[in-house]
Amino acid sequence: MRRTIGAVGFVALLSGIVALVGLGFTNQTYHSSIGTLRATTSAATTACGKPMVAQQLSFATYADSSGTNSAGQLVHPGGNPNWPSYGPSNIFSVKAHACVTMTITQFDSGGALNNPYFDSIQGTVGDVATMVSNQPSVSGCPSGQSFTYKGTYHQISPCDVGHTFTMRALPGVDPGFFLSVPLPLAGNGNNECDLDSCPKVTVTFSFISGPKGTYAWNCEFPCGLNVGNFGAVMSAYGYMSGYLHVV
Ligand SMILES: [Cu+2]
Repeated sequence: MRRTIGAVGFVALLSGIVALVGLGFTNQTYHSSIGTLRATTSAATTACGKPMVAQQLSFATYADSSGTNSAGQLVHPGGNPNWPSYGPSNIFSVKAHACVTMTITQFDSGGALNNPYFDSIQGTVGDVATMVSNQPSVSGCPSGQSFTYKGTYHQISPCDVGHTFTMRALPGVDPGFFLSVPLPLAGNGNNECDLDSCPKVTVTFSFISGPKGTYAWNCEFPCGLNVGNFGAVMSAYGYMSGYLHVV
């Protein structure tokens, strides 16, 4: 009997340790202060050139993940002032098989990709995005060269990337789905700020959401340190990565 109790106690102790470790990981999980950003649905019955539900989502990429944005929302809870971040949430929700239009305001500077594969748009309607507004920016290489992207674009210079919004489905959800949009850098890198009055580029694009499930997105511009600049902010969940829930 004592041996049975001992075995049960051992299993209970092990379960407790596993639960505590699990809790530790959970506590490290980033939780946006505004929770999941849900796409709004417009009255349009035709979108993406087809009769389908039209949804809209707007968010931003900030040069400084500490503090608040122009709307007074925390960019990132406990954000690191030396790290950029998507915000004010990194968890999005859209309807399945809908035409989703994303508008991203990009405040950060940038530089060169380590692989030009990500300088082209893939997976949007027409494989293009449209520049809604921007200001003259200074290229990451050759440095000092001023440029302004205008209108609809498929590709930017691999030197002019602020961040990318790149997304695929979790295994088993929608194997063919892939979306990647390079966002040009804003300003000249010396005057980084996150308010509406700051240098910024605003980009919009549409894609057709896949079946229900969880999709993961991240940035493919190496905006961190170490590990080929894919360490630090690039390795910390919640700054340059997140999820899209298709419901
Ligand atoms: Cu990035």
